[in-house]
Amino acid sequence: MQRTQELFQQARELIPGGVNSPVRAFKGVGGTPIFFERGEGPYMWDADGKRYVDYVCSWGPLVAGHADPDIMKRVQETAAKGLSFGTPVEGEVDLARFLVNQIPSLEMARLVNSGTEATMSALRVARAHTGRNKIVKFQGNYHGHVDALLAQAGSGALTLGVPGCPGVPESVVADTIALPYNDAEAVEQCFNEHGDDIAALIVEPVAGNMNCVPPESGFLEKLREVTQQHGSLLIFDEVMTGFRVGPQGAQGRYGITPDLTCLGKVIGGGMPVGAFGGRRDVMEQLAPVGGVYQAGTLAGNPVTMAAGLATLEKITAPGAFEGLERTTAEIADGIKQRADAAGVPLAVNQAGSMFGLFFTDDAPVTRFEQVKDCDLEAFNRFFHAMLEEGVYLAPAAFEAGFVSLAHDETAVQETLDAAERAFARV
Ligand code: KE4
Repeated sequence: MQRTQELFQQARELIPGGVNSPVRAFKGVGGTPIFFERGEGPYMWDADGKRYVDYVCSWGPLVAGHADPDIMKRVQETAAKGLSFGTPVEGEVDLARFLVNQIPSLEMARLVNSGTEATMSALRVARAHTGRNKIVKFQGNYHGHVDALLAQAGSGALTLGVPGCPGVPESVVADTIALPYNDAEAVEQCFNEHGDDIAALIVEPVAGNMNCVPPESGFLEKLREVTQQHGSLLIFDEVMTGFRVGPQGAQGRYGITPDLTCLGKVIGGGMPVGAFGGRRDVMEQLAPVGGVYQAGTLAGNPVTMAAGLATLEKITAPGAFEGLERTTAEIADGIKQRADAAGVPLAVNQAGSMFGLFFTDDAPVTRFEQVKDCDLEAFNRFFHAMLEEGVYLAPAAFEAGFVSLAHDETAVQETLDAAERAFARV
């Protein structure tokens, strides 16, 4: 038996589903999750020694690729001085300063240990600042496993949320409204009806959890306009898009400044991390300055700070992001060309270093309904064919693909050659 299958058998006995995060379980694509043990640049090797070109990049964080020598050196030097102190350390100041200087909406930031903590805390401080309870989110957007945001649309688009999973009480999502993404009219109608009771609207400025769906022209502008008009806070969840769709996040790319921003993934370079920040008058509601409680034992961990800062310095270096975006376009366009040549209906979206593959002829894909109507079986066949060819795509049709600075011409060509062979088989 393969080592990866042995490990999965053991894992299933000890960890629910054998995984510590559901999306790793191959539940949507079928088959057995693969255990990996080493990464280098654009590649990672599984427990049986097979090499893959990686397009998950730890779900976004590894924007500089696996085990970048400069990043690893900074991490090892920092870890050698101790892993955690439970006290303020210089690295926290350095990372906070970098984020405040780089992300337009940030006057202050608070570091936490995950994207979930970032969005959960941003909601709390938004509700405290406005004295209101209602929250608006979008169907198909994911903001971490925050109870109040695990809500799906009620029967009518404007009705209050219903629990998105067992264990979330109706009371907790009673103030959550879930609207259709990219539907500016629905947003306008919602704020006309509920605006004065809405504490905040939270949005993925580029949706990355319904596969990769960029905002339609005017959508983000509408969100900024209606929240401003009704005294609600606009929260950009940039946990995924931060430093993935632009060196100043999606807010820099699209020129919209939210009141609060949530970050994660890239800013920790692969170590557990999250951050939220924005207007000083809002952020100073947080303890110990204000009364809004929020805390974390390992928040601002020095090793995480070192990994994050070293990563951010690489992705914001002059010309780095532009090169990464060109490589991503080469991959996305190359896969599309090979699908067309094989007569396979495929729509491809790209936003900076993120891309999305949709097995549909209904292009462009801009709405969650379209994503749900895609041929998921075709995606699953393609996913497994690429796996056999040594290319690791996200093991779920509703997830985006991620490229890194380490994806060089060799890795790109290997990927496109694999795609040509895979399309011939699906
Ligand atoms: P974490 O709590 O997983 O660090 O971040 C939650 C989160 C918040 N906001 C956005 C926009 C996110 O994409 C995420 C997490 N993204 C998923 C990928 N779809 C992480 C992968 C996983 O859940 O294992």
